[in-house]
Amino acid sequence: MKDDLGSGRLDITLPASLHAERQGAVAILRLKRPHKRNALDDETIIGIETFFTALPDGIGAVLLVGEGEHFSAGLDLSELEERDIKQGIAHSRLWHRAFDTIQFGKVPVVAVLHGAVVGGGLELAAAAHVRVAERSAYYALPEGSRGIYVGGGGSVRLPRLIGVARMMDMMLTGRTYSAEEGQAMGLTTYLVDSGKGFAKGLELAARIAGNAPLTNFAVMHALPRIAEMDPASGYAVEALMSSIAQADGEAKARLKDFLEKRAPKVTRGPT
Ligand code: 1HE
Repeated sequence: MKDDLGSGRLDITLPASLHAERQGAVAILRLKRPHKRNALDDETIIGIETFFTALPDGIGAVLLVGEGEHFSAGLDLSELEERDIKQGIAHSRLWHRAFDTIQFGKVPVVAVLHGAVVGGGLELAAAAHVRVAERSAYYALPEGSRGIYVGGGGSVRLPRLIGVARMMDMMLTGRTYSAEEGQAMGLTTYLVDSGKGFAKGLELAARIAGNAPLTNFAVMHALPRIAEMDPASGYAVEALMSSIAQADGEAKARLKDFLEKRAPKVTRGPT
């Protein structure tokens, strides 16, 4: 995808707790409630769903960042007091819907993490495809100590990233992991110094936006499903997906570029 879209605001109506802008083919969604440590209230969750559903054509990746000292303090606990069971289920299902528009949406999402990435904030980060963590970032699931349980898809996504046993430990004991520890566990995809997350995230998102759209579709939508299938079904779906991607004009052009020595070679490069 060409980087010819310029920069500026994206024309999507969002609550004051979110801000959207565009840099070339990358849309940037900013959690903008720093006075509440980017705690996620209903309005913000609905805004996240709106943003990812309404992404315009020409956007090839999203960068998700948090304003202030923390990525997100998770669920806005002040909204919890009055909820009965029925409302609680509806609330959790709202989060599921919203975060599904991230994980299984139109384009890959890179999250830039710093400070607290806790509770629902960690569930939000887990829905992204790539996580760039600054050294200040830390991960926790304080639901255990608040007398509640994850409700934003954490039980589904986090065990796939870090394993059931680690998630149990985080919830039962309140254990916190640093950005460095998160790297060994699969939470931190890239570890960077404090203040460097945005630039690294933007660089990665721009690179992702430059991939063939069918490749990004396959990685987002086919790969995680294939990984859940029995191997025989997985091989069959993989064969279909790879043949579809290969047959696309974009793949043919890229392969021709390589064979005619116009495409860059794979280099060791920094990660
Ligand atoms: C909040 C929230 C919140 C801050 N809901 N208002 N999440 C938690 O259990 C984490 C709770 N938050 C904290 O532990 C700390 O706030 C932080 C470590 C994230 C940041 O500490 P700090 O010292 O920078 O800020 P602060 O002074 O604690 O908070 C500033 C303000 O934000 C303060 O409000 P104020 O009106 O007194 O200024 C806080 O009350 C407010 N605030 N976090 C509401 N989470 C789908 S289910 C998901 C379930 C969960 O996510 S449970 C985990 C919830």
